[in-house]
Amino acid sequence: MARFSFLPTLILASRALAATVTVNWDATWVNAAPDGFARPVIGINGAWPCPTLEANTGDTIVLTLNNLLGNETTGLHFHGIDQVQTTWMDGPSGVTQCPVPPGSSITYTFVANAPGTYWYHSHNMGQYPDGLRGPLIVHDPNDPYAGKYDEEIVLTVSDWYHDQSITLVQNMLESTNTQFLPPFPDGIIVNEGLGANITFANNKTYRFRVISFAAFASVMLHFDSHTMQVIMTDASYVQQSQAYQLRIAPAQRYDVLISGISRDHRNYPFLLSLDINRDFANDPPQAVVWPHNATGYLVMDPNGAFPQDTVNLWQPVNDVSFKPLDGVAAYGPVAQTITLNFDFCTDVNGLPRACFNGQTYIPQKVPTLYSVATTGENNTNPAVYGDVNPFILTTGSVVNVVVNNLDSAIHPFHMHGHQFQVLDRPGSNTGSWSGHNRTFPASPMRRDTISVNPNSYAVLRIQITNPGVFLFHCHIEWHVEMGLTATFIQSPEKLRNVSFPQDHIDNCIKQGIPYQGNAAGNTQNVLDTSDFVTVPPTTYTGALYSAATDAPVARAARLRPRRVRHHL
Ligand SMILES: *[C@@H]1O[C@H](CO)[C@@H](O)[C@H](O)[C@H]1NC(C)=O
Ligand SMILES: *[C@@H]1O[C@H](CO)[C@@H](O)[C@H](O)[C@H]1NC(C)=O
Ligand SMILES: *[C@@H]1O[C@H](CO)[C@@H](O)[C@H](O)[C@H]1NC(C)=O
Ligand SMILES: *[C@@H]1O[C@H](CO)[C@@H](O)[C@H](O)[C@H]1NC(C)=O
Ligand SMILES: *[C@@H]1O[C@H](CO)[C@@H](O)[C@H](O)[C@H]1NC(C)=O
Ligand SMILES: *[C@@H]1O[C@H](CO)[C@@H](O)[C@H](O)[C@H]1NC(C)=O
Ligand SMILES: *[C@@H]1O[C@H](CO)[C@@H](O)[C@H](O)[C@H]1NC(C)=O
Ligand SMILES: [Cu+2]
Repeated sequence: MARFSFLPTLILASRALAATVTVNWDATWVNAAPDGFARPVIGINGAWPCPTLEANTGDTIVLTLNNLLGNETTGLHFHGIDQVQTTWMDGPSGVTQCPVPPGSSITYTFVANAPGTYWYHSHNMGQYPDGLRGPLIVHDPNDPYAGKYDEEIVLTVSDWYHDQSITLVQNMLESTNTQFLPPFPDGIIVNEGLGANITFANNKTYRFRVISFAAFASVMLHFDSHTMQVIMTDASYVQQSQAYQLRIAPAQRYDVLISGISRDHRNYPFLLSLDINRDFANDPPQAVVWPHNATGYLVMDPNGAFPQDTVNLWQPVNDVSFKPLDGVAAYGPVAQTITLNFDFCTDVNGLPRACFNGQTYIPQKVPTLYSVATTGENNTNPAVYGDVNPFILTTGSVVNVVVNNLDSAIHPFHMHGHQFQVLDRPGSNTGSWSGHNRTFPASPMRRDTISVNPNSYAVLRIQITNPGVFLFHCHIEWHVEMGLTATFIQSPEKLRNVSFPQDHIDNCIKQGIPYQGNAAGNTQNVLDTSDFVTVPPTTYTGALYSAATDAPVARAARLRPRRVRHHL
């Protein structure tokens, strides 16, 4: 069933005072058949698709998640929200919190500080492809495009799997998978169903908020006879730019204006096509080599014809060519360049993994943020965090993040806590970044997820103004499970002894997960790395859920029954 969101923008614009948006959600298993095939999915309050979370800029969201799954841990991440001064509300398990065990709850309290189109999803054990995801819309009372559109429509798109994530990941992490292949989806869904019929009037302009919930494939989007006017990339306004076609990578969002054209008596199809090409840029006409299509309609005449969309030109707009609406210049001067060379790799047990600089991400015993808070002066030393690809970023500095994609496929990289500037993202087979700044725009576009072409690179830039632990990872969820993650530890000196909400800590205690000390929970000698996890798990039962019941971890926690300190 299509789910539309029609919002009276005039009413929202007149609301001046920041409000509190309080929701209480139960995560439960429900059965659903979004593409006609019934399977268990994770829903909210007994229903699926999961609800749309809405707020106005400046509102505080207070979201309590009750884990009623019975058999899996869970958690929520708010994709694209910077979590200013609230890094512990970011959500990834093992990073800024312990997973929420069955029968427990967690409350996320954060300010929806910037307007835009976001989404929330589980950031725990590869769980969001099992359905735990939904739109998060932060409306802008000072919308620079106010008056240019009449209604809003949320359009979500995703690849879809008939098997559950745990099974898919188990099958992927086999030594026989020498091609490092991720699981391939069974189909495409739109608004968590098979297509969408959107009532359209030829006098009106609509703001589409397009969100990809995908785990693997990117999506080509084209509207018959209607040009898209892009106004936002992820949650950053851009100068209005025309687009014939968009290529939307997993986790990306585009806000586009579409005006009903002044012809009538027929309905206009739009096509969403899964793209799993290894190299899009070099081969546009064959972009969809293994297509799964979904067709939706702009319905202007319910009794008229419903034709199929035909796309002859596979030429999505280059998002890096957009201009930020606020004209913010490239940050500088650059104090530090972090270079991440990504390639697939094989671990000591011969299992397929993904690596940055030859190192795969290995979850540690203590969530990284809790180590930052409890290792004192030593928290600026990456050695206390273990094999989580830790990088220490200095307060107030400007940092280049260079991703050299040594793989022969395109990958979408996401940074938590930032709308980064994209200084350069050349075409396929350009090689690694040479260090030259020749092509950098004076005012680069910003977003939070960027596709990096095969055998090529991206140069991203951020300012370190928000203390916290923020991940940088490929948003192909299967590659996260292969270890394609780095950990940016920002302003650690400002996080010493910071206190965390008791319900977050209680979730650690319930599972015997240590929440103090270095990566191994050593509070006495934080430079002692002897109990760090240095080998990726050989069996996959769902990330930290298995670690929680692991005897050594439980024993370590019993030896350290103290609670976290509660002064700031
Ligand atoms: C948990 O229960 C659901 C619903 O019965 C099931 O589909 C799912 O596979 C179970 N998860 C695990 C890890 O056993
Ligand atoms: C949209 O409407 C057409 C014509 O009535 C119908 O064939 C199609 O199934 C509808 N699609 C959805 C997703 O409801
Ligand atoms: C378009 O707007 C005009 C003038 O407001 C109105 O008369 C007409 O009915 C509208 N047409 C549609 C399809 O809404
Ligand atoms: C998907 O749509 C494209 C463009 O119209 C077409 O070339 C392709 O054959 C379609 N694929 C399927 C499986 O229908
Ligand atoms: C590129 O810019 C960085 C940061 O401003 C600077 O440190 C570096 O020297 C520049 N490289 C070249 C080759 O100009
Ligand atoms: C942090 O707490 C420890 C132990 O209570 C104390 O020794 C230290 O001075 C505190 N550090 C800061 C920066 O407050
Ligand atoms: C840092 O770790 C070393 C080794 O454990 C220890 O000697 C030192 O006291 C620690 N410093 C602080 C400030 O905790
Ligand atoms: Cu990837």
